[in-house]
Amino acid sequence: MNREELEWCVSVPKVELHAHLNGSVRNSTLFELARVLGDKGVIVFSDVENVIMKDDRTLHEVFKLFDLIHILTTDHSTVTRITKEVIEDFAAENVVYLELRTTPKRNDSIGMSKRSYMDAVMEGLRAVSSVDVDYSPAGLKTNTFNGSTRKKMYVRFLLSIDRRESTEAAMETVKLALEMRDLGVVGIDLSGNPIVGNWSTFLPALKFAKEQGLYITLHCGEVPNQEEIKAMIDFLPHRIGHACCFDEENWRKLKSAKIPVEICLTSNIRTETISSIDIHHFVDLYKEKHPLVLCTDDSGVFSTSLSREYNLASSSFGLGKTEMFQLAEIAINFIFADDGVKTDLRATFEEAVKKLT
Ligand code: 6MZ
Repeated sequence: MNREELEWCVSVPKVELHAHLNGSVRNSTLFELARVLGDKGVIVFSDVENVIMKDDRTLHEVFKLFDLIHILTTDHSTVTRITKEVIEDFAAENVVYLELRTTPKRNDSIGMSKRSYMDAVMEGLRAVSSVDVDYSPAGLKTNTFNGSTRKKMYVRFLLSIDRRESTEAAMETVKLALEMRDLGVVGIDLSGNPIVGNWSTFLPALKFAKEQGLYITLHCGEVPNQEEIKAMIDFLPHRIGHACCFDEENWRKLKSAKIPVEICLTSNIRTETISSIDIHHFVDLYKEKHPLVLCTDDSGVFSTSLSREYNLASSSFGLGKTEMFQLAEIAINFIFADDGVKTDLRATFEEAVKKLT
């Protein structure tokens, strides 16, 4: 990786639309948490260390890793800590608008409800100190201090439904999202192990969410389940993630529906969902000017960053600085926020373009 090119990618303002909170935790934090639980005898530290340090994992192994990460992170104070760190990490590499997604978790044994999990997330957001964060749709709630001249960043939340969940549990998450709209929750994501669960289980909750005006993004086509992919496209979500394993007919449907695609290059390669970067579907979508946005997915788990994803796209597909800058800027069109935010972000990019291209 060319250092100067990577630094340029860092300096470009960027929009991150597909980042899972627990997949974006720093390795150093995971190790620290594992050491504490190791000392308590809850886990064996060296086992955890081996799993975290492993570089290439199949999609199946990734979900085993998430179960482990959740053991390390899921108490209120740790959720608060990782939220703060993850937002600050994105801010540090010039992400100016972040949609962070997470699965609200209930754990009766520690008195955690989906709401209290999300309250812990919100506390982490309010604790961010390296940038001023705007997280309310009305633009009223910020952690801005009077007269601050710090960098500003927009943060919005998507609540994820895990494919292991029941219809009732999915509905609970949607109701929570509605309850938390004033706190920056803008939509719902469907994620989790793609070979688990059925589309029909989540559909009632997703339909309800859509009717209530929440935005919807779906993990779609991480495995070649064409029937499910077709049903998902017919649902007309506002965006989809991945879109790796489409047959020709579904690919045509996706293109004609013009549903924006969240592209996660490193994730797709590391999990072997796509066998090699030069046959990645980014190329086809990009050539056809299909709406797409580069994203990290799980920057911690896949040891990447949004700047690295841009750098990878540039070096793999031969895109120059002007194209890369345009790719970053066009993502504004696909965010789940109002026109005021879009206008403000466009102004930020206009400022930056003079210096960077
Ligand atoms: C599908 C994924 C994922 O929600 O606990 N998740 N779901 N495909 C992927 N591609 C590799 N990466 C992450 O963050 C972790 C959760 O996000 C989903 C999984 O459900 C995982 O447990 P939160 O913050």
